[in-house]
Amino acid sequence: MNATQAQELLSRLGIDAVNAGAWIGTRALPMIAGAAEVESVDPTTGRALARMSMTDVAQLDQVVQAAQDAFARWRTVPAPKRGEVVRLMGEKLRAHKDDLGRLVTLEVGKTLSEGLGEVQESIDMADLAVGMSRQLFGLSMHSERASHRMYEQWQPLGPVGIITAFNFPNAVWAWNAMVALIAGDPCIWKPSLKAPLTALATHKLLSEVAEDAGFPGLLGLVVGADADVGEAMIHDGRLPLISATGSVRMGRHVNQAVAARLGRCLLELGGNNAIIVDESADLELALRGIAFGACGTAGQRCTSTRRLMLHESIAEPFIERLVKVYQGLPIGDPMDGSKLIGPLIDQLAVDQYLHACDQIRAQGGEILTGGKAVAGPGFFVEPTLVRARHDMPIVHEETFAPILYVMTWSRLEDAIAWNNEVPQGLSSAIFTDSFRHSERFLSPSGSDCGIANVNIGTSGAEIGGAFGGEKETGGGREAGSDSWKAYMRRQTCTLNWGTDLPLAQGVTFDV
Ligand code: UN1
Repeated sequence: MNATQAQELLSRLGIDAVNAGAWIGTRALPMIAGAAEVESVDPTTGRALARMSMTDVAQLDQVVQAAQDAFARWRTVPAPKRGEVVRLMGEKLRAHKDDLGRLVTLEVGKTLSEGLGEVQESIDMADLAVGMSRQLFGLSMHSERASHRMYEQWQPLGPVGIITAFNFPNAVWAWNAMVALIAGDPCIWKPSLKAPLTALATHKLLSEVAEDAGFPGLLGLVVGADADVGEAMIHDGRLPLISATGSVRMGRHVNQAVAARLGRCLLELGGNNAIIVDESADLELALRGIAFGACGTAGQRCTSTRRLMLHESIAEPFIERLVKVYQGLPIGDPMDGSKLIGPLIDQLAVDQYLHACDQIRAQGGEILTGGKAVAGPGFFVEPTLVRARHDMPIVHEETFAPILYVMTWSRLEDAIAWNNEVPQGLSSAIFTDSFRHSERFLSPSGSDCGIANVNIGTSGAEIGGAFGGEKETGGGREAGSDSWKAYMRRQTCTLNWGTDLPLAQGVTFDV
């Protein structure tokens, strides 16, 4: 995509060359003279796409205040009516899917099919949240006291702070925001500074819907630095929930800050996801699942496959095939439909990839294919396959790049132990036609991850399930199932419709 096409795309989505980084709904806060600017860069060319002035802490305060004001009214709107507003947001995303998908591809470099898929994921989230808005159900219990009734109900929580990473610059916000909105919570979004345009375009489009519905302050956007705006957000007692996606280092810091004020956190942090392939597996399926899991999005998903554990009886010919597949993967402009591997997000990511390759060599790993950056422009690297030992230190780290560590096993117990021995616990998979192996993998002593798949790779989860993982992944669950409960407060209600006042546990207190 050339500069003019990029400019046309941006203006169709309502983004000018220079734009404000602090928004209350469709209203941009006045830019502060001399404020720092953030530049969005196309990772395919390394060229700047647009600049935006950054939010400061005083502007964040205004955005939080507006969210509080919106909360006072939004929480009183019946949940299914809130769902109707979210339905219209889904319609807005549908109408702009193509342009938004292209913007995702332009700004973060995932293939167009994946860029469009990401916006589809947000549309799906809106649809799901509309249904949820009629199903925010609580349980009822039998009271031990005569003529009493007990039940629990779920109430709106308050404004939610949503911190997102560059790699899903549209969908991860939607996982949170669509559910938070039907739950009755306004949202304040702090997007990655590596993907501010997608955030701004998404925010502006959906804020128009909120404004038309009479709720101009429902959505806020703060394009700010971690060091000031991020810090202020996580310490702000007016935000009862902070949902953060990103690195373990960031998540640990957010968790401690929010815990200190006894707020709530929803964390979706790193993964180090393995696929186990046993001797009975359909190897054609496995090959495709592994290729997409390890190389899709150039390995920049938290769910990307990073470790491959092959049964020794099938390992060698399978590795040979995998090397051929890796060497045939088309690398290049992600806007070009024939390419499967786009760029990494920036030069830092390329440097981290190269550093990991050095570590692999130093720790005795054998790079079977890949291991090099591709000459510029853009931040491209070769998809990389490594023969490794399960206990090499680098294998236990998450490198956000297309590097896959291959190891072989003879006992399924060992493969499962290796799956679980890393600090992260997001996603996992086994390819098998053995019922026993599949069930063993899914048993309480099987995979310890939040996601455990059979004959499907580790990435590309559907939104209907709860998404998240254990250990250093942070323990949060987002998107489907009963994840909505994280965005609401539980209230237990006991009602006495009798003429006496019996106390629980048989206690007497007669006055
Ligand atoms: C992420 O990388 O942060 O399961 C999210 C998947 C996508 C979401 C990934 N639905 O791969």
